[in-house]
Amino acid sequence: MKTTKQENKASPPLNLAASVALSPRQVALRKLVRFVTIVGVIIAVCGTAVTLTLYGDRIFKKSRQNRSVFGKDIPMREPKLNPVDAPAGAAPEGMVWIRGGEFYMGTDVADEEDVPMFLDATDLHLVHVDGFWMDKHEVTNEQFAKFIEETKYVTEAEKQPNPKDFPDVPPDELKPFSIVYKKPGPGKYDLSRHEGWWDISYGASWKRPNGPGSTIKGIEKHPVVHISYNDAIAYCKWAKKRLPTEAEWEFAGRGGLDRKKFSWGDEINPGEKWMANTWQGNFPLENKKLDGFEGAAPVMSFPANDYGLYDMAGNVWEWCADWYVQDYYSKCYDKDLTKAFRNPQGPDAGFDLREAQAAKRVQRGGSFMCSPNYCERYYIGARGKGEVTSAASHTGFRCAMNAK
Ligand SMILES: [Ca+2]
Ligand SMILES: [Ca+2]
Repeated sequence: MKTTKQENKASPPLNLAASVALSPRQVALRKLVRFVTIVGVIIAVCGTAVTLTLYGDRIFKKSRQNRSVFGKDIPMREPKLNPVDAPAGAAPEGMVWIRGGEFYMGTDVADEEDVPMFLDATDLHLVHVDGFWMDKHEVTNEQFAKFIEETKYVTEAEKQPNPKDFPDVPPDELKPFSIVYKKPGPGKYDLSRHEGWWDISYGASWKRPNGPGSTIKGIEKHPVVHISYNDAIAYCKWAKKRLPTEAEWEFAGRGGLDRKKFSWGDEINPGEKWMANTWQGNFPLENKKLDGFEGAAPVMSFPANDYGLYDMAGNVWEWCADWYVQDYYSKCYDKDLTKAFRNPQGPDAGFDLREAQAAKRVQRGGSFMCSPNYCERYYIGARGKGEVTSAASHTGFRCAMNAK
């Protein structure tokens, strides 16, 4: 037995032998390594959980079929388009039949920081519009000249300004004017203040688009500009047409594409082809003219969308019938979010938080002055606005018409 005990002492279990073999310093080091490992695992697990909670949507990209609409996470369904068939009879000259149907209106496109680019155009919401006729291109100088010739209408840019609208200007200094882009000097502008690149041009109007001395001769096929909302309404009445509602305009502009960034898809210039007349370069200092045009282009210079409509993005801004209210999209819909809102007509009055004194109507599509570093409202879901009597060298319109 004694021998056995000695043998047992001489042959201890391996792990015990290892333990016995370690010095106190080595044991302490092993414990430290084990502690650090356990703490590291706990931190990694907790960190992953927190990261997924906070940024899961960005990491895995939220499903297009399940979006937040007015704070509710609801399933999105495929929009339903009306039959393509146009009403019987010949199409009105220069117009195309827009089939109508359901579509997701607005845009929730976000920047690199995941901040919505166009707050007044969020959230996406389901809208239905009935079929209607739409001008295939913006109203041109040639078309507007015919209206003026027949009606002798005087546009607002050609009228003496109302002193009530300009209380700070001496009445004898008030003269007809419009505003024209003028390149500012470096450092002479602030992107948050548009006065920096607009010049008050006395005498600028639809027939003198760049101010005194300019003419529409030779640019008859360019879109007419310096058009106020009231001017556009006057033309529409003469032409027995009307302005499109904002919903009609966006439905037409999307050309049947569902939830795309642009009227042609999701790429700004697919295959390096420019699809709209916008501004390339550092606005407002440098216009690289990569799309071939510095200012407005002749209508139909760029490809039509799938509904056969030209320049829905860019070239000139286009007036819509609706009053502008920044948060209209979040207030105008039935609480049953599975139903499409039918033929929205806009709010009852305009209100812009930034200029509470100015009643504004909606404009859409952006213009040749929209660039990636400023504006970007050539995105098909983006919105613009303008005071109803104001005009500028980048603002025009096109008309719509009901089915007869
Ligand atoms: Ca351009
Ligand atoms: Ca346009």
